[in-house]
Amino acid sequence: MARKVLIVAVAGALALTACGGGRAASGGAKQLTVVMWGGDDQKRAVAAYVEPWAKAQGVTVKQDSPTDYAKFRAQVESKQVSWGVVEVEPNFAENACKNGWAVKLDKVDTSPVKKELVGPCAVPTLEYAFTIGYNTKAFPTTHPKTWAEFFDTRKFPGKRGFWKYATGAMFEAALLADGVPADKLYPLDLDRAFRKLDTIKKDIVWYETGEEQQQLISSGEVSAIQAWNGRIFAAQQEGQPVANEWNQHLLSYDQLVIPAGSKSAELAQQWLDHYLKDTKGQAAYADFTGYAPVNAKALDLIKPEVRKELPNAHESQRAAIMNYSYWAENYDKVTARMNEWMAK
Ligand code: ABU
Repeated sequence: MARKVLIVAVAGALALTACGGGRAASGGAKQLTVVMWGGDDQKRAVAAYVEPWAKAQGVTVKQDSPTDYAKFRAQVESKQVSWGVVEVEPNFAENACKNGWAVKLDKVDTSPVKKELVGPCAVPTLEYAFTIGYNTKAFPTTHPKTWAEFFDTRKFPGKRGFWKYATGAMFEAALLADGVPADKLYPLDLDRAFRKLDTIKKDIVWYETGEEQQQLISSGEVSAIQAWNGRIFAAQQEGQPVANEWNQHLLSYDQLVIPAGSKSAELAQQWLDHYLKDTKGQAAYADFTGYAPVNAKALDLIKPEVRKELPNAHESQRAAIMNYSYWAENYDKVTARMNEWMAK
């Protein structure tokens, strides 16, 4: 009898492993919860490159947003992980991996993407740029074309939008505006950056999500904003009076990680492995957003009119590439100082 129970238990465990984990407690359906930065962008990402795979695999996709590092960590530490795959910044991915909060990716073929965008626990989602987003009604004839002009609220009146995250390239922009050469940005001279930011502090409006970013600049509540190029592109496609200024943009990328303890870790790795090869899905997302795909083979599948809106098409106007090793080391310290400065 005991032997029979053991055989049944082992058979059950094997069946669960074979289905790739992520089976919902009830009904036996496979389920993957995808967490991104929210809004239309997330809907488009899921529709372009998660759902087609999920449909073929019989997986139910759930969504949550926006990415929240404190929630990520709390889920892992409390061993109550409901998230399956989370889009994060590379500095967070690096620390999450070092601290054991993210799963090491041992079942993902990363050969389709650039090595420098891959970490032991992370693969890239997209490449994007921090641009000067502006409202074309506020600036119908001329607009800020450099970070120095972005900070010049006399010449270019109106409020300025910044992301409420230290990694939102606000410090890099302040230093460029103050005349620091692009190749001397890191390590950031924070005293100098805060002095420059003081000059427009009363005009700063903070946004916490990509959607807020789009609302602020589309409505004209801010006349210029430090933007994610794809959010401006998407708003523009919807007829909003906004545009990207590419001069002095900062190149960046996001990564996908799996929280340690996720019940769908196996399934998530299967999807990540598929995603890096999925040129069709990446191109469909790029068509919607103007973000660059991470698999270069997807470039040819993107509509020609969108191809010229991708960060790759504006390389000559690039100021610098975000240094996420710097940010992995300094994020907590700079965030604490930023919060103190904002509260003053
Ligand atoms: N960090 C930008 C990711 C893409 C987006 O949500 O617009």
